[in-house]
Amino acid sequence: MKPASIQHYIANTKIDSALKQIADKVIAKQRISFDDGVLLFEKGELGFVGALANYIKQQKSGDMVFFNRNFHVEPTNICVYTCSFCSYSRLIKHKEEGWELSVEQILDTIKKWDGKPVTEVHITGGVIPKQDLAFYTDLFRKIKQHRPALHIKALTPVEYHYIFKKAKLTYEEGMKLMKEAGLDSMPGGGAEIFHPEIRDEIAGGKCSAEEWLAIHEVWHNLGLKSNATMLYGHVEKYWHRIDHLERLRTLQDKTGGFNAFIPLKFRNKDNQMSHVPEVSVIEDLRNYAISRIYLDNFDHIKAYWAMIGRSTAQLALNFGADDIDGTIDDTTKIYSMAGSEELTPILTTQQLVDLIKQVDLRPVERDTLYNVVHDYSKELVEA
Ligand code: V47
Ligand code: SF4
Repeated sequence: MKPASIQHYIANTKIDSALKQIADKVIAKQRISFDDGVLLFEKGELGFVGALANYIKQQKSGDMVFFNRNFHVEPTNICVYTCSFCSYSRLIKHKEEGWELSVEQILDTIKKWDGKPVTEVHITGGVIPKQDLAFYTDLFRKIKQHRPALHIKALTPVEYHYIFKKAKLTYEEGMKLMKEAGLDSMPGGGAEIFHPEIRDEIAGGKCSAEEWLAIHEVWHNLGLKSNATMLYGHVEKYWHRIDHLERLRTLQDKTGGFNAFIPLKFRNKDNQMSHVPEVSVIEDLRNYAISRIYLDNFDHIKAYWAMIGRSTAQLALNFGADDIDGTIDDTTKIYSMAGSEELTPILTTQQLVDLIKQVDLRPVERDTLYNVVHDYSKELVEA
């Protein structure tokens, strides 16, 4: 929504006076408070929060919608942890139901992409003792030897905290070794909900909020970038979501190291939380919008189509999101196993471009760090 039209919308729509004050702050480019954020979740109707979020999105990235060409590698789905929302992990004692790739097997997967114009490999999965410091530093080095320009976006503080503890390293020592081995950036996973009231219930035993944030801070202080996520729509209350966003906003003020924020909708298939209903698409869109409004210091909000499906992803692009992730391929199982409509999450570049153009926005291929690789707004895509 353009500046003139947002003011027209606010002036001509019947809005609760407290919400109107929040809208005035957004238009005046002032930061909204914790209480404002909770009020938006409690009272903000979809049209209202969407108008504000789209206004901010337009100011930050205009009509551009970013995507990248990437592929996923999941080294294992066996995990020492037992997060109750996870449909994916197989406990070490049920190892026979899982997979565990060697460095050589992962390199074979990477080599399948030789000659193809992918710019990023996204590596994440379960946590097992065998995939330790030596395993990952060896893997990163070998990937870089094979294809130096391929951006390695790998592992989260959940893995790093475990690996460094086992290797008796501080976060600083450990992250420096990862950087030297070839790690380029960190994906946003493992954040779940930071507040211990919820984290202890759904993700007990893995790294705490403070540890998750500390590892990102160390990484940012090395001059490098990462993403952040929030797993929403289960047993948390609205204020837990704002508490989560607040902690991210505070760290971003300090370091500026986050590239993008990615809301992850809780999917309830085949996990210990299958009795918890999934939230509606309206709630998904409100969550995108309010995240966009709250995180004023984040440049990008990603609508992760593999998790929410392509139609909701298209809608999210009008509710604050300006990124739709990547082409991916069927090597990611984490979402189809949890009940995503995208059973085999593959989109060609042409399909991604079409998806964005269908909603009258401008497809722009980026690299992981949001450098523009190609603007597809006019021409047809080459395969
Ligand atoms: O941390 C696991 C989530 C995350 C379920 O940085 C679930 O570019 C919903 O972080 N329902 C991993 N979510 C994925 C992730 C990610 C994805 C795409 C892009 C980027 C990026 C990061 O997936 C986990 C967890 O929060 N998850 N199970 C579930 N049942
Ligand atoms: Fe393990 Fe990650 Fe699943 Fe938790 S969410 S059980 S840490 S794979």
